[in-house]
Amino acid sequence: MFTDNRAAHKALRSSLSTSALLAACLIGSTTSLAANEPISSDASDLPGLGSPLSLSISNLLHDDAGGWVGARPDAHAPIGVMGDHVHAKGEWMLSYRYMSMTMDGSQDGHRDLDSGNITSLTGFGFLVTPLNMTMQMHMLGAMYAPSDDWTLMAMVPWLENEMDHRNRAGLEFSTRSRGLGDIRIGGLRSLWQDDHTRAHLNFNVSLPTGSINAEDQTPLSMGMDTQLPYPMQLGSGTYDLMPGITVLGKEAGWSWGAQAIATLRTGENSNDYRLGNRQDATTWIAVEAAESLSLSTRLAYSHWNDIHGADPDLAGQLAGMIVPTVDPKLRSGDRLDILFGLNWTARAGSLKGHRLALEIGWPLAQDLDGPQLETDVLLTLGWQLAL
Ligand SMILES: [Cu+2]
Repeated sequence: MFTDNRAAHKALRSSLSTSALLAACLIGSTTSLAANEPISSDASDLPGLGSPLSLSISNLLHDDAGGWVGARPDAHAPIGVMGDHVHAKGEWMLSYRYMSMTMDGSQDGHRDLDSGNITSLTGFGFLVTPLNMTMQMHMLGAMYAPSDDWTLMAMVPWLENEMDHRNRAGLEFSTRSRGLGDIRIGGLRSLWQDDHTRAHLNFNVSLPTGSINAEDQTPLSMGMDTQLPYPMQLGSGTYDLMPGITVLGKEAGWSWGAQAIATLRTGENSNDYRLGNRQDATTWIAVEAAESLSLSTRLAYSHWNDIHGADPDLAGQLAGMIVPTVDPKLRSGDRLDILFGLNWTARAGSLKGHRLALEIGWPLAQDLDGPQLETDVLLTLGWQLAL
């Protein structure tokens, strides 16, 4: 698994340069921390024994008892992780995330494909090949804890997709889709919590609010709108269960976490198909680089299956070998990403309670049932406000 040299090289190069940057930040911040009063985790555990100065520093670096969603910048997971924390009874949180995923070039298995090979009659023989795709999401979120055991959450996504193509004759064209995506609602159930670790179960349901009838024009559609292929649709069309588990740990100056989520599709949508189930697992560590700033490194693994059934509106394109994206059996794959993040939190003043965060990542390796577009860059920017 994960043996493709070119993709691995590319990912390694980009992750190495980011690691160097991250390391430089870390070294800088460690030096500035070391120049200050030594920070002892014992001082915060036994507040009566600390000097006033070490206490005030400890208080900045440690939340009060039970204050997991308090002032520490790494009290929240990297911004690309959803449903990472629960709230105490009566707390509210609002959030906005901008997420983008760019895909560039195609793979089959671990092998990079030349676009000419996909349209060549001696190659895969499709009339058209996707060249690249940009998926952008604006997502509003809200959390509310009716009790210490349960936190309710809702996420409303707005999607914009664009895909560029080239046909066998060399003509290039783009298609677009935009609109509301699948709204997720659900809850987080606390399992346990002590001074250093806590865990909760994730129970989300994805509602079929995103369109599965997105249309656009193509050179073949003679000026008419035509049904777009599966990856350009805005929703699954089915109710999807998203059970999961999240474990978090925090120590003096650093923290870690892990989360596993399954996406289980139910039934069949109104276009006679069901997207494949998927599994996502991720783990991260974060260090406090400064009073209000934490830096994180995260690994994320995803596996997703082929589509069951087929959209009858795409049957003609499938039979005509028009483009690989209309084939429900060329959708599955798995991917390992590395991501680097930054959380900033305002601890005082008029911005108190606001958090800004950024996370950017690249695949280390991907294995695709192709021809299928390969992921290039993942980016999440986010704002969170605790009330
Ligand atoms: Cu929250």
